[in-house]
Amino acid sequence: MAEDGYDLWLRYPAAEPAAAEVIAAHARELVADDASPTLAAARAELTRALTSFTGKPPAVVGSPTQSGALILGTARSPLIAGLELPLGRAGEEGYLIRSASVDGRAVTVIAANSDRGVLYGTFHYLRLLQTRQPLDGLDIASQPRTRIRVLDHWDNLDRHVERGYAGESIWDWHKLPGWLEPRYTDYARACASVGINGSVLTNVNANATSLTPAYLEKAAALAGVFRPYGVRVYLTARFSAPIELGGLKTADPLDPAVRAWWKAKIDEIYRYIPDFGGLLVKANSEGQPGPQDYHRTHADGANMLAEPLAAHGGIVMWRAFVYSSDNTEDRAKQAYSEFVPLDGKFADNVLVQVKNGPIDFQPREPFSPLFGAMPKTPLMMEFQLTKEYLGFATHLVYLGTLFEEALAADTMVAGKGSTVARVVDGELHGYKLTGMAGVANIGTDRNWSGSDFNQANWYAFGRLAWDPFAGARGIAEEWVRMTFSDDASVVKPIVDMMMGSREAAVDYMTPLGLAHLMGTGHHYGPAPWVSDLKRPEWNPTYYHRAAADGIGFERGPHGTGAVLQYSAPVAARYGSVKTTPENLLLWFHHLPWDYRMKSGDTLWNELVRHYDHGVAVVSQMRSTWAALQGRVDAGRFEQVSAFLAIQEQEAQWWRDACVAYFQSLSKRPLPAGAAAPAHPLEYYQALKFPYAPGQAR
Ligand code: GCW
Repeated sequence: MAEDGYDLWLRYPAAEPAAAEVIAAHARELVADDASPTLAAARAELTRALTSFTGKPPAVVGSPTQSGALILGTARSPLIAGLELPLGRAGEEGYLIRSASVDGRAVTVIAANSDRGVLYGTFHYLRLLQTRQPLDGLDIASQPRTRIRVLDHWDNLDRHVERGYAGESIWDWHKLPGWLEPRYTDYARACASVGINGSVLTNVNANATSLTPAYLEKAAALAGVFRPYGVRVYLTARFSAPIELGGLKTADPLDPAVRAWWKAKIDEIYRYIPDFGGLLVKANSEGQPGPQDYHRTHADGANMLAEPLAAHGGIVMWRAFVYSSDNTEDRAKQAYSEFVPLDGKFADNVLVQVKNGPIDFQPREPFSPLFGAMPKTPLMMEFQLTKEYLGFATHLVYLGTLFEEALAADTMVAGKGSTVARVVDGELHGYKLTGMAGVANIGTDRNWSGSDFNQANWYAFGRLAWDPFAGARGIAEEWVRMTFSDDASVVKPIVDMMMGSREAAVDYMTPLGLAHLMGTGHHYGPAPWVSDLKRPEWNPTYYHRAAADGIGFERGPHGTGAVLQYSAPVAARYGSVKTTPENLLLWFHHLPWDYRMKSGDTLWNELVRHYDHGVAVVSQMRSTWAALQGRVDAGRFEQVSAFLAIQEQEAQWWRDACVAYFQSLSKRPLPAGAAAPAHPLEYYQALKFPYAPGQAR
């Protein structure tokens, strides 16, 4: 069968005879009831996979009649209750997978405290089969370390996806609720397979229309499709909706009429969607309305929505991605300045959603100083899966390593080992609510994510939301084995390629702590020279500050003092040039072009070498992939090959344009062996891309 990427990591190809025999021997019979839609989904998934692996469907029985049965369910099933499993280890959403025996017959049990747990356990078991793990002596217990694991779709009602590079929005609003695309079910299956339990359907740059009855009915239809898979629907709230929809004169969060409007609206939403998850809000940022329009705080705004939501068990996710047009403070400092004074002022069902870095999803940023600084307010992580700043659809950039780096960062707020992961999973500050959000990279493209490799970022996000301590390499390996091939000689080179890919992108785009050098508006390609945009912090020159004297943004104690937002030991580390890691050097410091790097070479020479290295790694990736011809199906092989060729060209373009521009300021010769850019600087400056995809509308 030709592969087109639609099946994601849930392909279940026919197993080779020996493996098929082992799989069949552990699933001679299936003991699984379909008493709820979720249990039915688990059973259907197993049946589908086992049939495909072994060539024949498993027999479904009420209790095992022979050795080799696979039993799934909760303690409501007498068979499972009789096994007296330590179900405490499964928690509310987790599961146990165990080899056991029933009346002397060997069985495998997937047991949980909830139907959702059974479904998650089923997908874990399928992962074992897909990656050919041993199936005897199993004793697995797993439960998620965060509670809210959501995809944030920046999808507009006209189906344009902001920062989307995989086609249009998969939500066909116009045909909803009458037509339910089969794709909606496959979306929910894929989410459930990695533990994602929520979907924010609409863009944070919100449209109040999504809260009107007609659209609530559409959202309710999607919720109905997702429900068996444990995926709850959330919406974004436009803060000025009481004016736009309600005809009120104000959206002041302390105004009784405004509060009454939101309460009525939220009660109405729950009439459509009884298990509605809650609202995600972007307020007072990039032109969005918010409580500050009425001289109220972010907490006032969030709490107004939280109160009526709490009555239904819903939550508010309030974004900390705020920076303001009339604030001259270093943009990297603004979120902290706004939010830290509000610690402890948010209602219990509010999470503040923080991007991993202080600015905006750059190829590399230090961790946001908010992590560790708000012990009384649950902070949830926001990662971006769609590659707005990382090459859109075509560049192969595995983000697992970026996520891992952010989660492993040590805030040091309570001594060594106070990692961001421990903040996010709630352990460090005792948060009751915990969560992780991923800005989705999904669209109508047949392969969902714009490229086969972008699927890995969706996958890795889900796995890390479940367990923020999971390793990026292990996740990549699982994904490759399920997505491409289980053949070790294919797995190893692909995983190695993925593991080095993000660092390569950092090198050819923004090495040594540089950031935000991308083209205006669309963020496609290099434009480090741009300096004429209205707001200072929209200009790349604001971020790199390159001039005759050197390059970098001084954020030490004698600069903007941004380092002082971190705990004392981290502030000391980043505050001093000597102890700042070189991969963040220019984020925190402005240094002369001839500054001596650890290698003994000058900053200028090293900068150029990083750009060259990034391009070289992409060339290597191309050869690695080329050598896999014949071992990966032809359709996907060809597209990845073509995309890598595009990536190589664009990496070279990035390198040449940046080197040409920075050289015009450094006035230094290129280091020995470095080639001159292919074109003069003016050539790169003249390139225009008015139709680059994904632009904000
Ligand atoms: O990364 C920036 C994007 C905007 C986006 C914004 C945000 C949804 O360029 O398109 O708006 O972040 O996160 O709110």
